[in-house]
Amino acid sequence: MFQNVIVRKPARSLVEGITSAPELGRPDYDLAVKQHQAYREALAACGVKVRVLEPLEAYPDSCFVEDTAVLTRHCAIVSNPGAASRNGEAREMLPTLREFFPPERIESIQTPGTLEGGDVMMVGDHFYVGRSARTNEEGIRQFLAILNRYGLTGSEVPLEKVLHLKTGVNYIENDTLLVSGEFVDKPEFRRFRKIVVPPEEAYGANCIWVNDRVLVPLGYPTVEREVRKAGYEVLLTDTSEYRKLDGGLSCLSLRF
Ligand code: CIR
Repeated sequence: MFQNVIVRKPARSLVEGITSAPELGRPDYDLAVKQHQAYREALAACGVKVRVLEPLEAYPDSCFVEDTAVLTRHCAIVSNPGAASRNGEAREMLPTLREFFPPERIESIQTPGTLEGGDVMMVGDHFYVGRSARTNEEGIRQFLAILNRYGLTGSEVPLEKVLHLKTGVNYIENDTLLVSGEFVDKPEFRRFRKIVVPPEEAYGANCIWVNDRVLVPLGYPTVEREVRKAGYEVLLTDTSEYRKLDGGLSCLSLRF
């Protein structure tokens, strides 16, 4: 169960955020603000305390707080984002992490290692970490060493196409994964019950489990139906403006 989530309101500079899909257009800031508000309400409805941070104009992508840290039952691991324009976001998260974790339980990934939280998927006490354009071999080496010191384990998953690991695979507890594209057949995930997301709904693979409810992005009917069929209560959340920057439901919060 999660007790807390951390989110950061979108900055006006959001419209300058990194995107691999400029053809979708720039996000509408006012709509993004409304969607963020609704996202926070959906989280609160799942019984977690929502810590809301103020926007950081210097960092257009800073509402995607998931990338700044990995929060485990035993420690916080501050990331070292591989995207140059986002690197300083990890440092900005530190004062907030100190509210929740004692100093000796706050670890960090050091240069030349890079790691973004979107590449880390927690399955109980095991953490899958994607090797991507943002998370490198040295970052993964440091990350796994930190986990092991706390009695946790991790393993690397090579990515071929997607931005982050959780762009294409997400764990919704009860041995169940949502998988799309390159993750449908990966041997690493053989043991799981899988909900296969069709290519035209690939963005919808990024759902989040929060205390037995699952937040599903609005507009992905197959995903919504299959998650309901798997026995979950679904909360639909519109993330259209964040999608324009490759951001999904998981990217917008740290859950712990
Ligand atoms: C970026 O490219 O870094 C942002 N525009 C999107 C980050 C998405 N975060 C995530 O998947 N955890």
